[in-house]
Amino acid sequence: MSESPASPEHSYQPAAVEGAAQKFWDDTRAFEVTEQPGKPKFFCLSMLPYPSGALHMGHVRNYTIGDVISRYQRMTGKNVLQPMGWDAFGLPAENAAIKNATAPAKWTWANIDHMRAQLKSLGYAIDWSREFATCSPDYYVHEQRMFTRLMKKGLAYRRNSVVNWDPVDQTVLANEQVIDGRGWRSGALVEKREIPQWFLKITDYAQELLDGLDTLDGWPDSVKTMQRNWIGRSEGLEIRFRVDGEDEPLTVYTTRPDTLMGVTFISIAGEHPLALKAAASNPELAAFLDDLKRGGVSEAELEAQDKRGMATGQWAIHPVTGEDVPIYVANFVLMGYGTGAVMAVPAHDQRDWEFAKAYGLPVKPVIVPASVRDALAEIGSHVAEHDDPMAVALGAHGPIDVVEIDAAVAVVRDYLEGIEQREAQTERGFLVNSGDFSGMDFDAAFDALAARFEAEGSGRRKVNFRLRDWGVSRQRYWGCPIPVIYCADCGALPVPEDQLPVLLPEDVADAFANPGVVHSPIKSDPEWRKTTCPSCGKPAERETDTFDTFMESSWYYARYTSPGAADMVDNRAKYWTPVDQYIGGIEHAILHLLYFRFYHKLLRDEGLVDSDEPATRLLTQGMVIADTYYRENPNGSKDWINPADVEVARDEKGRVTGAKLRSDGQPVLIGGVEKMSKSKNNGVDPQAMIARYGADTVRLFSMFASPPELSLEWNEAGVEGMSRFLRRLWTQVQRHVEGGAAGGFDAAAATPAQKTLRRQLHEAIQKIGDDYGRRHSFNTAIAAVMELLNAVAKFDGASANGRALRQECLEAMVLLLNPITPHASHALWQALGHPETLLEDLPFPQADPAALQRDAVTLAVQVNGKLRGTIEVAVDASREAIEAIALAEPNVQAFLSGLAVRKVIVVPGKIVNVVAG
Ligand code: ANZ
Ligand code: ZN
Repeated sequence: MSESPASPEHSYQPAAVEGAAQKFWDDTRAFEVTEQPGKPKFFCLSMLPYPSGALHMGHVRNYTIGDVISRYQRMTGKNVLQPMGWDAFGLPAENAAIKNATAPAKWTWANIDHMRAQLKSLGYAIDWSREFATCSPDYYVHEQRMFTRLMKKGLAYRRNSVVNWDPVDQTVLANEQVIDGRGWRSGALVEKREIPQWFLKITDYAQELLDGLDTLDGWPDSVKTMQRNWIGRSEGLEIRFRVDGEDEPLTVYTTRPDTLMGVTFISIAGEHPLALKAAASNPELAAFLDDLKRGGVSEAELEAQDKRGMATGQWAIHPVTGEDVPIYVANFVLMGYGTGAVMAVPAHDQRDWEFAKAYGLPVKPVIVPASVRDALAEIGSHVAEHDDPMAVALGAHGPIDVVEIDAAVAVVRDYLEGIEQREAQTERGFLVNSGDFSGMDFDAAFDALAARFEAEGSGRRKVNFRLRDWGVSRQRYWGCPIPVIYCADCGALPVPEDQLPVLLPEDVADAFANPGVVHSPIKSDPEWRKTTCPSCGKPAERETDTFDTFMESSWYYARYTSPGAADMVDNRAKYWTPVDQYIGGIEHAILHLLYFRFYHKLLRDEGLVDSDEPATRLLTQGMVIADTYYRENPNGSKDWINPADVEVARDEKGRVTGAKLRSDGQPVLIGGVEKMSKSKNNGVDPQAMIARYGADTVRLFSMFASPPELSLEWNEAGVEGMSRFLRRLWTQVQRHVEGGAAGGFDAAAATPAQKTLRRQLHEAIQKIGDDYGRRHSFNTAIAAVMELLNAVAKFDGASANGRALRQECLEAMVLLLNPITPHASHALWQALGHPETLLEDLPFPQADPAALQRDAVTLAVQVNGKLRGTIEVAVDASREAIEAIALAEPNVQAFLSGLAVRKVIVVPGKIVNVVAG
């Protein structure tokens, strides 16, 4: 017999089996695809990895899910594209360069080589001919060209914007480099600085990005909700307030014009022109504005700040009452939102409330909920007899039928005291104490005020979005150079297309060799910057900022469709897009997935693709988690120990009873189960797992341990279980083929046991197809194959027809498992007597309707509503026959003894109900 590793007489040898299958796929270029008009296509995309150095289990999970879906879809006859690439620019390469005195490019390419080999060892059905790294000029040249086109369209523009500035390192810091308000390297207090930066006008697409969410039925609701909140559409009014002694009015944006009569002050941003003007003659205010510039610029940091402010000394005039209200600078008002000025209503806005309490400003309630309104009306109608001034003060309206006047007073008093003492009341309700507007609800007040201000020319309706334009400038080296030239005479100009790409120099190890280096090598190299103005030909300078790396990951999917295209993409993109299934981490729910959707619309508007959305289905996989182990140092700090170095003791029920370090045999402490991370040292190395168990077992465990959206807890006992299952399948096939060739199954001659097994097989086929294709429920698919394997192991297949049926079962199992364990399936298929072939080109098993037919059905029998037994009856049994069998069932008989049967109700296929008394 042959010595092939696929031969069943050998025990299962994953390394040999996997090597052979991978070689076959490589040699036959099995997963390289081209457009095939007329054949349904399926573009299966997993988020591309950052080449950090080594694959982690999160990658393995992500890419295995994608691979299972890809292989399954191909087995259903689709033309499947599954590509892979590298998100290769970014800060970690610079940090590694500083640490190791190498060039970021060199470090990145070495990582890519290593990780590519790791991915290949997992046997993914990837079209590797389309691979690219986003740091290669062949890729980023298109991004640069697109940017210059967007500049010409006005969709890319430059303006000043605030960054984190490290005054010691003299450099801009990314948000994640600011730790507790200090620079990560220098420890210096970070300052805010305004510098010119480039932006993409994503806000032009805000409404479309919002509306498009309604068309994304295949996306998780949680992601759509997060995107909706991020886009943050709000409808409000812009209202102009005159300012004492100023010609220019002060415009505020409010979504709650109904609270207008509760305004007791105005707050403006520190960068607001009015604040700057006031500070010019007020040194104390100037110092305060200076102080506001300290601290990071991230939103989380702004949210966490105490409410702080200072009076400007200016007064605004209330547009309805004509009263003077003071104008304050407040640290929580953002210059970049609305108009940078807010009409403050402390009774109904929590931030204003806290501010008013801190600075002794009045709180004036003007909105009440329905219950309070009703109580007020009651008080109003009894005001003469009760003489409670509150009702008059609140301007209560109209009598209604409420009886308890004292209770009504209590309701109103509680409400007002709550606002005065505890917090703002932010819910919508009815206006009180608001002159002509009292009694109106939110909508009526909104419309009335909008109409009034529009008529007066002192305000208008305004839709605002929380979404800001996308700042794409980064002051880092390792990124795509922004293709702009600055000329003293002509200004900022796009680099002409025939001068692209603007290459990023890669030979920069020397610049990173100096341990003090913090500057970008292209910023510190005056030569690189020198160029000539494309318009007037005079000496000019290049932009030295680079793009945010989200730029590269926004359009990579499209480039996969068109390798080698002269432009960003060519017509092939129209064949392959949109992506049919996108898979990645939930941490990308907002930024990446929003930029990705935005960029698709930019491509569409350039005529490069013809759909509105880039991906029709999205799967966000859960985290991979694992046990943590540690020892405590005398000073209370913890040394985290990798699970691979720990031996866990368990009781007979599998519960953990203790753990010790393998190397010294001494106990270690058990921490909780946490996300695999460097900080807790609980990462399990995929490479080690593949070496020990084989890629198929790793893939199988990743898919079996939990549904894709939930957390997956890595535990080696579970991995071992998967390995045993594969070996059992292997052995079953081996035993079966030792018996010689099998013929075709003759259904007409089937015994009851054979019929039952065959029905079980075809029920499993039906369920598993649905699990893979529609439900993405891979764990239940695996469980169904496991059950089937148990049934086959118990089945007595000695007869010719029995052998034929077992052959059918084993072949089906090999194909059913193929998306998950493609290497083992590849070998077992040959062992079952077939020539070596690509299993993905075989049709996925289809359930045979005849096999699904049951001869008998099981019915429950109830006596007076209580379950008393079950019966087996022929599917075509008559009512009378069923009745008779039910009444003859021994347990049913026992419960009927001494009773008269009054009625028997037969619900076909389900239940028999006996009424007796
Ligand atoms: C008066 C008011 C009363 C408000 C009230 C709220 C509640 P969204 O929904 O996010 O659009 N606001 C306006 N511009 C701001 C800025 N630049 N910085 C900080 N806050 C600003 O929120 C709109 C509301 O946020 C506006 O409505 C304004 O406060 C505040 F009971 O006006 B409101
Ligand atoms: Zn010029």
